[in-house]
Amino acid sequence: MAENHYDAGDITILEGLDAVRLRPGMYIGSTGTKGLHHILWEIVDNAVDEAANGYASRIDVRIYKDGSVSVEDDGRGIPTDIHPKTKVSGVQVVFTQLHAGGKFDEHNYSFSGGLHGVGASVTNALSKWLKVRVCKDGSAWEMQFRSYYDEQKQKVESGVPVEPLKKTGSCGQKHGTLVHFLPDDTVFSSVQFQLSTVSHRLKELAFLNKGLTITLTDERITANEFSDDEEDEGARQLDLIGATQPYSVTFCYRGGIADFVSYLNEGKNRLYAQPLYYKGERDGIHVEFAIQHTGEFTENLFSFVNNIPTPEGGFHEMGFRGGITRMLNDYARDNKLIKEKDANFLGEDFREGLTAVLSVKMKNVQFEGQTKTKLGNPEARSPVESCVVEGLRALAADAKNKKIFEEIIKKAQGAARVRIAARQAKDTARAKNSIDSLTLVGKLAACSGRKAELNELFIVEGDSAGGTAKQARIRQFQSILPLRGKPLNVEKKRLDQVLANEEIRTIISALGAGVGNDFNLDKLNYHKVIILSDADQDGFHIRCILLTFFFRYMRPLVNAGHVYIGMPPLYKVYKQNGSAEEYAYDDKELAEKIEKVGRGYLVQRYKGLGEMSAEQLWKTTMDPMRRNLTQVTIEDAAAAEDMITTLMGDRVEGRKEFLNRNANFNKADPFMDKVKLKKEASDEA
Ligand code: 1YM
Repeated sequence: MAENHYDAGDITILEGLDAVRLRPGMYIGSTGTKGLHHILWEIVDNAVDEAANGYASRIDVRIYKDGSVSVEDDGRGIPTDIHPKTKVSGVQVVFTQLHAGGKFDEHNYSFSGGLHGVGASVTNALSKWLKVRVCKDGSAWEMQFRSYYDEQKQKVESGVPVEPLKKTGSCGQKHGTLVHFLPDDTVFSSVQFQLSTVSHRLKELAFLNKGLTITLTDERITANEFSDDEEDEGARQLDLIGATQPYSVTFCYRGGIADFVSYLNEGKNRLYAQPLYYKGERDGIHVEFAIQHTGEFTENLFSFVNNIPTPEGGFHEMGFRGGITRMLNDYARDNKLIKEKDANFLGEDFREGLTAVLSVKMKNVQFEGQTKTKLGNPEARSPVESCVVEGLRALAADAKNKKIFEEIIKKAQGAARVRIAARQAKDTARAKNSIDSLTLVGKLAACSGRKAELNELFIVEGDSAGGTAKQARIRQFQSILPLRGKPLNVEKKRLDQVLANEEIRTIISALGAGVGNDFNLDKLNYHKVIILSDADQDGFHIRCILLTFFFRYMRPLVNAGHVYIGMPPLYKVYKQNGSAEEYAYDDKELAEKIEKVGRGYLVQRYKGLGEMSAEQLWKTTMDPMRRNLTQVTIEDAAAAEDMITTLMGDRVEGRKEFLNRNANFNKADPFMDKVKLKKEASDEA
């Protein structure tokens, strides 16, 4: 090593790498696992840049048993000619000069930034050895660098060329760059590359760079060893062959970030089949986005600047959100989907259930924030916003997207309704709490126990049944909330009016956990919320209304399995002399019970809960040891929502048809259709 001679220029170069050695954290963030992967990303980034510039179409990453890793692309190959200023080869400049500041051509490499793009020299500085092989113009070129301890200088010399770049053979038609290196274990606390980390990032890069094929091979493990990851399609294929080849996976997405969105929405209820996709440019800022709405309520925006994730957001996200809000409000107005006197939608209305990927490419990026993953360039905002508006307008102008935009506006209308309703409910609840909280609580026969896990709230149809239930209950853990008659004829009312409904407000305050976005499961007063309604049309309707309400405004309550439906019997089979008394919950059971009671049986058909005595109600419907409870779980939020819109929404035709079809309330519970009803385990309580 020491034989190598360097001119003055080279010495400053080596001092540059010394600086990296001295303070690795300044260049790669940390010397932990994150930093370790960072030196791999430096090399990968150069290959991706080459692909982004249109010269490379595939990248192969390989992790070896000795802990080293290689990256290969089929691009032009790093320049091999002598750099005029430093008098050394382009390859040597790239791997020994910090920042490779003047990557030969400023124009090609302008979209790098942040910690990324500090250059391949950092990787070299922090590796035990690094080998480069370039295929260019028919020739193969090779160069090696290494780090070693210099006894004389009593310090580590890092990234030192073993010899200058030299021609080692011919390459034929082949062209590209291969970089292979071993991270220095005296620098990093761990030198184990994480397959899942590498795989995740390469997949992301494949999404972000449409059409680029990236393969990842891990020689440390065989195909069938890596199966705990969802991204192991490759592994599974190899598994079929029963091979012991290394694990390998290939990522390539023709649709780019549109495929990314499809992937993120896999298994979700999508409002429209294909994501909306657009790519444009304004003031030197390249903007690409893909969006798709789902039936969910949260927003999922994944943004990137120069292929770097920006989970902390920043000005590009502001522009993106602003653009969506502006364009969609304009669209809704132009198409008379907002009434003249009505206010605009809020941005959040359009973002309910939105899955989006935003990819921005620009020069001189400034990263800020806790983790330096927030775009701090204010000048990015307006061009991004313009591109988004322009892109969405172009998409909306396409006749085949008309339905999609209508769906989006419809979804926003729903979101706005909920938002307004939740606000009103909160305001009313606040007002009510101060003025006549007594009347609210008055209806509720609260239990005395304070343990929410044990407590049950029976929401009972009708004052009369409510009265019976109050007599029947065990006051320690059972609360009764009677609902008057048919209180909530919401069919023709908007949801905000449902929330203004006094019964609903009573339920909200009884449960004690808030409503809508503020709903907090931790504050729940009852772990069993049991709907007890008559087995007739009205009862079914009330149950629908309550479930709609829970689905929409207290979804976590349903998801956590706190909602139940109480099942009163439909028949009593008995003997006049009192020697037999049986209950039947459906017609099939009725036949069985008649047989059991035998000659002289009498049948009473219960038309409502009110016909039962307290004792009967207790033993058939309320006693945890004997009752029939069915737990309401959302088998499929989409299906449930759909059912509720059919029943409650504007689609009157659908509702009528649905009710007719399910008019037999005894046997085939209409909810069996779409909502899974699980029999409560009989050993509960
Ligand atoms: C496995 C890593 O580094 N590929 C790569 C890098 C470069 C080029 C091609 C390249 C760039 C240019 C011209 C140019 C780089 N070159 C430089 C520098 N893969 C990998 N492929 N010809 C080839 O920018 O004009 C830095 S990276 F600075 F030498 F040009």
